[in-house]
Amino acid sequence: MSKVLSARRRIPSYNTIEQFVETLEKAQNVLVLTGAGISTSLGIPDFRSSQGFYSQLEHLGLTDPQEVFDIDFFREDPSIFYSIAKMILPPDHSFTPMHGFIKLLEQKGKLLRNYTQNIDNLEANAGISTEKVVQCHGSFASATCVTCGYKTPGENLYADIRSSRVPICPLCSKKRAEIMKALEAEDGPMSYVPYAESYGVMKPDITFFGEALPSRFKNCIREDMSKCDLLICVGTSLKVAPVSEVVNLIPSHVPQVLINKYPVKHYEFDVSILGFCDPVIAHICNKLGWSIEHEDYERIRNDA
Ligand code: CNA
Repeated sequence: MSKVLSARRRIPSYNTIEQFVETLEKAQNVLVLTGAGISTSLGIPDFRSSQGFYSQLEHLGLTDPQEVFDIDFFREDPSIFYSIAKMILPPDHSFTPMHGFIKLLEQKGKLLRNYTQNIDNLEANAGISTEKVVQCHGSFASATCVTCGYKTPGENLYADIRSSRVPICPLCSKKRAEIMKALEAEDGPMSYVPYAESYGVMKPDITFFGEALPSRFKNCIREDMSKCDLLICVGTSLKVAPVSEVVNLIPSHVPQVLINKYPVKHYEFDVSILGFCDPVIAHICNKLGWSIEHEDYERIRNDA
């Protein structure tokens, strides 16, 4: 993934919430593109808001907070990532009303796919079927050793992550200890091992800047772009490519709707509904006479 941006100018085909509601009622292949904003109501910070993850990283003294998720930085010093990774560790069983809405679309046979940039795996907690979800940037659900490729379920790393410790691969730990010893003593050939600091380190299977996206992203979008009859982007600043490119890949006649706290000015949406996504989606569901299965839904719906 990369920080490249591009935009396409298109002529919006409509511009009211009522028209969006009407389209949603008729749509059969809704593509929902989600970002960190759909999980913030659970206390998981997004990246770029004023209370977001990047604003909390000033103490690390990085030139750019995105370096925490840069694969070269990780290789040089994985302890930086592991000093803050607990901030984005997914909660156990919860999901938000917005995730519940995506599940509802699936139950109504309207969900073509949910492309999520999130790594928190909350789509699974909401019960959205695996084949309906593309985890564009991977997730914490599994982890891999950067040296030998040993794989393990992500939760095996959680104790280390919660304690800000760097998790080490069981198959590489002996050799790593030797390398670390040689590094400390600054003698012998072992002290010249490239990326010695990350030798035998386990990394959650999330996509860092500089890494390729899981192949499922390319395979699915190729198939989905011509089927999609409504695009809904929610809780994303659309600043990370190639996922941001999805907006450009969908044929320009297909209605495109944004639900976000702030406008996304570098893309042209038919409707931008600005606000917190949970009450916004409750408002939309009220208009449709739909109901989301979620413990907070009645409260949110009454406030919407
Ligand atoms: P971002 O750039 O931080 O943008 C999030 C957007 O959501 C911003 O425009 C916010 O204004 C908006 N927002 C925040 N809260 C709400 C809300 N309640 N309702 C509506 N809008 C809201 O994050 P993106 O997802 O666009 O960037 C992609 C990155 C973020 C991916 O690589 C992710 O892996 C990464 N990320 C994921 C998580 C997670 O998995 N929960 C958390 C933090 C970052």
